[in-house]
Amino acid sequence: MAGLLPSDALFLGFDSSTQSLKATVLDGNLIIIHSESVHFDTELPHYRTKDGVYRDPSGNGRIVSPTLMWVEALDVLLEKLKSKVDYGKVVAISGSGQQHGSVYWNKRGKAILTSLDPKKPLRSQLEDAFSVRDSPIWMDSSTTSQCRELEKAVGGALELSKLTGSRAYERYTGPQIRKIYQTQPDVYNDTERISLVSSFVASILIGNYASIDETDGAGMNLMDIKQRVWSKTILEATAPGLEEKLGHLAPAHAVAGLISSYFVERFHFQKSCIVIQWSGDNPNSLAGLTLNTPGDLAISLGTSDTVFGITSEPQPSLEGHVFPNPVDPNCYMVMLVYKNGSLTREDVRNRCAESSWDTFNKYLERTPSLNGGKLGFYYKEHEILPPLPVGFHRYVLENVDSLNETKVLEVQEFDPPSEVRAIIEGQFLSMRGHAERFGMPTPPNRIIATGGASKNESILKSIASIFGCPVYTVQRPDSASLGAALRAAHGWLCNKEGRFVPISCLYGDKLDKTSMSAKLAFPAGDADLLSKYTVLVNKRMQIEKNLVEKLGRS
Ligand code: ADP
Ligand code: XUL
Repeated sequence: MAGLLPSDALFLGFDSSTQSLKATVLDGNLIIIHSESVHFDTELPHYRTKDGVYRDPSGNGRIVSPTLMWVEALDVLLEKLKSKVDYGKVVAISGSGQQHGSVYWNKRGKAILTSLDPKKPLRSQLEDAFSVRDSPIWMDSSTTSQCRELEKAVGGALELSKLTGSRAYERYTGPQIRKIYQTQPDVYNDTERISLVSSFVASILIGNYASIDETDGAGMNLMDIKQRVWSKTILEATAPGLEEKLGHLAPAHAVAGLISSYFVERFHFQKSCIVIQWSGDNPNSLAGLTLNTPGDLAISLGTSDTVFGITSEPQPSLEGHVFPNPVDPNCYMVMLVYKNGSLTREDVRNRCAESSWDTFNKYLERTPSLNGGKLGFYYKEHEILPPLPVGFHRYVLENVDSLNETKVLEVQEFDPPSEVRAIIEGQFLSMRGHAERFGMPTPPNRIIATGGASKNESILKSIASIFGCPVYTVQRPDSASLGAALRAAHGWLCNKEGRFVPISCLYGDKLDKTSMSAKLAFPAGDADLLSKYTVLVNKRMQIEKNLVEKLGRS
């Protein structure tokens, strides 16, 4: 684009997410030429995961994924892509990983990584490289006591948030590492290096330990977000000798290394192909959606639901997260995260809508906006925001249309169509309420929707009504792997120029000619309805507050 990228070059972006490994290939004009995926449950059934994960049946909130499954997925994906993509033309690769998940390399890890045999697949060679077989992932909620310990070490939750960008969260890597140190000290001692999912796959690609990037590093509760260095105080409060096991931090646009000879020989990548630092999936989506205007918000509807935007003046608080923007070192990304996203919608679809998105959508279209006052809270998994345990709570608000004082009745169930509308309205009312409270723009100028469920037009329509702004989508719902491919191009350009180059230089004023261009999916909803939703948001936040007081984690 604008002559800055070689026209015959390819850029490869991966996304190692909860349920699948995906890839997107961009050409030198930033047009998607291929995309591919490996779905863990169905294509790698021998791991016996459900939704890509193992849930501890004892109900202690432990949720992990088999590390080797991610490795084998890379074997399979590269095999699938090789007949469609000329790997010899790929000049840069980057990737995205589900955030917070961690991989524990044992003392043989580096030696194994640096001597991979190109005649064999990766999986069998990496079998003995880890001190922990199953990686704790972002869905885990088993580290509440470690969270409180880390907060106490720096003077409280708000202090930790000011220092690292977030208060302590169970899924964050610092509390996860502390739990391993406390409960399995031998395993901790046998660990040579700890990677995030993002830096883990990058390590395989460069055949050596890759750095953790400053953006995904902010999802650990361990990094000083202003200085972008590990915080010594928190490292000490987490586990001894941790700094050495974490290695250095690097900006997301930096080169992690050259692709290793394993991939040159086995798949015929060119020797000069560079691997740009991998980062978290939400930050990569931010890049792929080219979010660069403070008034815009993105809503990602994947396994998790997330809401994110950008700011140059972050205000870390007790809710939400702040990360360095992966494509603009002077700016930050702010985000809210829900664990009960697509899998909880699927649960309602399966129970109430014949396991069919068509029926689900028919019910959504058939029921009135505001759902006759029926309001639901659906937590199939322990929720992050608000911090509530597994449970479903249903209420009927009387006179919801009239904006008068309403009476709230708790009920046990709704009819199936109302249940469908209740989960959809509930999820977006909550997002709106929390986004307002976190200081995100309301109404936003526009929302860009992404993730698996952004294919669903009925859901997009509800977002437009509840937020009162137009909703856009990009060409494909997997914006994390698209963003990774774009970041590969960005990192390649920064490396070529020997300095940081703004990412917009890649496309100049021709963004609409690239695969990143956003298209209007729904205009803003009706203003009168919006004001009714505003009342409903406040009512919902009040009910939620009561639930947190009664049942919330502390
Ligand atoms: P992740 O990247 O977290 O693994 P994805 O972004 O790939 O997840 O999204 C996967 C989810 O998309 C599935 O769990 C599924 O519920 C949801 N999904 C797919 N198609 C639809 C649809 N038409 N309507 C609603 N949700 C959908
Ligand atoms: C973000 C988070 C999730 C995962 C999902 O903080 O926990 O969105 O990144 O892959």
